[in-house]
Amino acid sequence: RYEIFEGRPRWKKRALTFAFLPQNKLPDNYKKTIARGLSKWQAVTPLSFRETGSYSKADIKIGFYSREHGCKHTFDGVLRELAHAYAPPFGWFHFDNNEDWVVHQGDQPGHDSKGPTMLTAIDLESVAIHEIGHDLLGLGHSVDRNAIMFPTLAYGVRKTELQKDDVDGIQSLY
Ligand code: TQI
Ligand code: ZN
Repeated sequence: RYEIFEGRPRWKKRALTFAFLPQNKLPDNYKKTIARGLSKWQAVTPLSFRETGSYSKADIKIGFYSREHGCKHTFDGVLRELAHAYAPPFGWFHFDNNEDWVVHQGDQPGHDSKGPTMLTAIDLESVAIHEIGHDLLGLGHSVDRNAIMFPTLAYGVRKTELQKDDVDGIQSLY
């Protein structure tokens, strides 16, 4: 069963924009993977997400950072903290630059320099979808093992389809 946060923080408008931190110079497949995560939530809510070229004006600001980066939460190198985000109206969406992010393109395994058995490999799309569900949209953790919002993800595993529990949760908010 899903949870929502106290005070029900959520977006009051439906058409949201997102942008990637220009200094990161992220490869296209990273951007596409994160955008695909947003579109999975868009498919089941009245919300829409559109990329904008103006980073400063975007509702959702996506960046990769290492260690201390001016946030309340610090990144800690490989594993543990992978990503975090801040509720509306902030919309900061940060990934830990020190993870071995695995990026898939379509159903094809994409960049994975250290091979699939690497125990620190973390699937970017799975983490993006989970984290968007949290602070960016307003869902807490779910006790439903299959849910995207269940609080564990096995290393190297992909979990990229919203489950009924996730959809029920987000539809109770939007
Ligand atoms: N980040 C934790 C998490 O997402 C911490 C967190 C952020 C959190 N917002 C929250 C916890 C709101 C409770 C409520 O759970 S993490 C996973 C996991 C993380 C963890 O970096 O540890 C995923 C990020 F555990 F599910 F695998 C993504 Cl998928
Ligand atoms: Zn979580």
